[in-house]
Amino acid sequence: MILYGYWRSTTSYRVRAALNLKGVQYEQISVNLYTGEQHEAAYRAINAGYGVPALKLDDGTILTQSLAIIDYLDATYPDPPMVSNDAITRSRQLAAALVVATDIHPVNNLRLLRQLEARFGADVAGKRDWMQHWMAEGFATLQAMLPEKEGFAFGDAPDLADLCIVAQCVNAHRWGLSLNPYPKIARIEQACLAVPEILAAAPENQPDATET
Ligand SMILES: N[C@@H](CCC(=O)N[C@@H](CS)C(=O)NCC(=O)O)C(=O)O
Repeated sequence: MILYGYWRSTTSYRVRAALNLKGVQYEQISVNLYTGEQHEAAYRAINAGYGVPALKLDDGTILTQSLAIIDYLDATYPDPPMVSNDAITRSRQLAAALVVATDIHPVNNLRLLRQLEARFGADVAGKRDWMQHWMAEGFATLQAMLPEKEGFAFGDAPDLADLCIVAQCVNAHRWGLSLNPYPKIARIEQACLAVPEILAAAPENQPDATET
């Protein structure tokens, strides 16, 4: 299978980590978000919503939306599972993952920043303030809702919530948001980065990692 992604994309990071944890072999094709390759016709034909990641299966089927891709991987490569069989735990894992995926990420996405710049003249400081604001709100929510424990978010192994959180931490560091007020997030990040399959999925370890 082929993963269309970008080294610094947090949504790509989620999927790379799930693929690695499940031991699935995949090829990577880099879609350079900063030069705008996501808008080119060739990529729009893969994902009309011009976001990465997209996963092309060996029979040519294309899947989009990182959480839906991970759901597919869970259905086809169940070990290790990314969500629990227990309905309450599963709901809590999804809720935590969705704080990142639907409350933080969309308002922090590149297309949003570009609009803030183009329509409202946001400069670097303004964009940093915007990014930090929404991450701080989401992280405060997570800090309140996650269980008080050691290691991963819910269990003894990384799950969907962990993958969304560790990937979001990349943006927190990039935009200068301290994790000190969110010790549960910091603890989850540490636990995740100690897992070789997740570390291998981290942006700096991707073949297309650049300074861009
Ligand atoms: N909800 C989608 C979001 C995909 C997405 O927008 N990814 C970002 C990178 S993290 C992107 O490609 N942004 C390009 C842009 O906004 O132009 C998912 O989870 O896959």
